[in-house]
Amino acid sequence: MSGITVYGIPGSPFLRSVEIALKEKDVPYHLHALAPGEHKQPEHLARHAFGRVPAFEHDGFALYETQAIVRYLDEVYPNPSLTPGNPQQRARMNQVIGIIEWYFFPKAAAPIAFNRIIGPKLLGLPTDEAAIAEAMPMARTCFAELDRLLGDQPWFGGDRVSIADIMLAAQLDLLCDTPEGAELIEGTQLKPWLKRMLARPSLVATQPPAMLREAA
Ligand SMILES: N[C@@H](CCC(=O)N[C@@H](CS)C(=O)NCC(=O)O)C(=O)O
Repeated sequence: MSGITVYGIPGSPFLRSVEIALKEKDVPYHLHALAPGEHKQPEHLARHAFGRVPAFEHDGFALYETQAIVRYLDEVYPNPSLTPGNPQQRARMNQVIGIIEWYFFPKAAAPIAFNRIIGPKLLGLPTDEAAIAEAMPMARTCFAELDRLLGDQPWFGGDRVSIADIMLAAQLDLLCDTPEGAELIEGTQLKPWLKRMLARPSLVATQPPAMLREAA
């Protein structure tokens, strides 16, 4: 065994990003699945001070923050590399990761997917339509900009899948189960790109739980 344990709530796109990276590299790991709410309990707060998922351990080395975990895996298990060797392609990958972390996830994907899928189906909460409406301008900007940055390349970092592709595919797969996500991706280069990503064995092996899929 690799000595790797990943902690997270199945269905979480950030958890899935780490699992996709491990599958791409064919590294075995143990998934310690948490129930919703368990991530705010002292046991998990000791792993992740902010009470989020995923958290990660490798032979006693503890880490959280998805991109830090995936970059670490990419150094420890370099084949196949998930980081472009070319500085401009690497910068593009880093730019997309920044967009996901600063704009796309917190201001667009999270409010829409939470209110359409996670809240009503997993937590029994009512849908906050105002929160979805408020997220839509940012969602539109994100889809337009990510579409522009992908352009006619097969992957965000050029001719090979990179960390940016992995992190965005995990987010978009869930979001595009909502009517808002399905409408926003229509007619963009992101749609065939997501189809290519979803066909990869690493994504087939890490699909969100069926009850979340049925949710939207
Ligand atoms: N910056 C963190 C974000 C992690 C994050 O927000 N995860 C979500 C699930 S996809 C979460 O833990 N949500 C639960 C909560 O906010 O209580 C990372 O990259 O790992």
